[in-house]
Amino acid sequence: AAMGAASMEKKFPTGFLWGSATASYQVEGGVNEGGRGQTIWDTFSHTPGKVANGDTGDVSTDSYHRYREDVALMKALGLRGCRFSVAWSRIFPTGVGQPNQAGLDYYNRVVDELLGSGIQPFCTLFHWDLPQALEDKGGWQNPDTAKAFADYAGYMGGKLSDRVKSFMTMNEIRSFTELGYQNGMHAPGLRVDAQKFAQVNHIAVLGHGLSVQALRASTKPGTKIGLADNAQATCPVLETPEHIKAAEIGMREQNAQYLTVIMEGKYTDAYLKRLGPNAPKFTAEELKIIGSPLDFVGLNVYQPTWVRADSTKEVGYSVVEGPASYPHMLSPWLTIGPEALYWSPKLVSKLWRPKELYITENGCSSSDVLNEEGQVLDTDRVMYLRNYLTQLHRAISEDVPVKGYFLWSLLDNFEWADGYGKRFGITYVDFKTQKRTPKLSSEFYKATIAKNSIA
Ligand code: PNW
Repeated sequence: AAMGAASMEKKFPTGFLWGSATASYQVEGGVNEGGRGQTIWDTFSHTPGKVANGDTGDVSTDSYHRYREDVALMKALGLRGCRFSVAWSRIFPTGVGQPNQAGLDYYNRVVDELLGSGIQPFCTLFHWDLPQALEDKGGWQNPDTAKAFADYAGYMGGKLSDRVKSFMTMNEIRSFTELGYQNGMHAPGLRVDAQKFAQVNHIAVLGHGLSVQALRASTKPGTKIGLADNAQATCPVLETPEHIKAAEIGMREQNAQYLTVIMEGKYTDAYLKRLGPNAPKFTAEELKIIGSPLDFVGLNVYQPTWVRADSTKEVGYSVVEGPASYPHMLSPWLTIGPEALYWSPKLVSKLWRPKELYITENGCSSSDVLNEEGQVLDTDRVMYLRNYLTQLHRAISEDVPVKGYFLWSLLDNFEWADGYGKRFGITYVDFKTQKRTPKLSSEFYKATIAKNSIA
């Protein structure tokens, strides 16, 4: 029986990097401090009707002032990695021009605090808080934004790469383009036409590519450069060869204008055909830049995209929409499918052979409440994490080179258009007092890290 129990234990590789992830506008607050310039999220959240309850990131978890306390929480959990993002407008208040030393000083303090606690900093350069001054000139509809981003990224690489060894250019290109410029649910709240939208996507991936080149030029040798991408996690409806093949084709086609063009340096024929007259305008030189080689791919994995083989479709697959009764977490879009954390890295690895992979986000929203004893017993989040991590272990046991996992998120925080109404933290935050209370899921994560295994 003892042998049986031991063989059930799912060990992660020695040195596997357990971490957590956050983003500047979601946790920092301090929006008028240290010379920070206004961003599209300040504008958007202060526009009535855009964010639930009229919530804004003005204070949020106040991590601009409380980062030491946050790092202490990470250390107590045994975390060895922290993914954070830099607010572009703290460094260049209008997106371009003269750097702002006070902004840089803040990130220097954060990085030094992390390193002093034995935690490796992973720096994201753009997590959606575009300087408002750039939006005023067209934002991601204007190719100058891509160039400005590369200049800023290169500047940060030069300043931080003596201590930060891993950089991600952008977080979830699909999210900020679709939500910001296609359906208007996120800042800047626009709905541009199909051709303009294809161009927004193209300019965004071009900005990614240009920033990879700028980082290569400015960072110390050995610095690793990647991105945090939310490739749709295509999962076969049944694990049979035909449906698995469909999921693989789906991974390439569903993500054609994002990860596929970044990894292959070209748009797929099916994508260009599908868009027809609305296809983006581009040059061969731009495609080369977009396809600049990466050191790692970061994957943000939440919900599955179920896919089946479909011979009536030219591409050979179709996406299966779930039934109305399909289970999800508190966010309606966050349908549950632990297999996503197997198939996403598995298929990305098979298609493009990145040297290293990280799970740069995974986690969930829950209707957490403090009970009378002042505890949050988020059994749903524990269940979610245990099942997803079991599938991640499955991928690693098949030699998919996943080197680390960043849980979203350490703290409840500003969940974009959902405001503070959707809690993703493994630590409960009382937004009136800023008191942090670890949830049951914190205990679960701490034990997982200590054992380096999932039960
Ligand atoms: C990611 N969807 O956003 C972001 O990177 C985080 O900033 C965010 O807080 C977290 O996931 C939780 O939402 C997403 O609609 C936004 O599928 C939307 C979707 C997925 C991820």
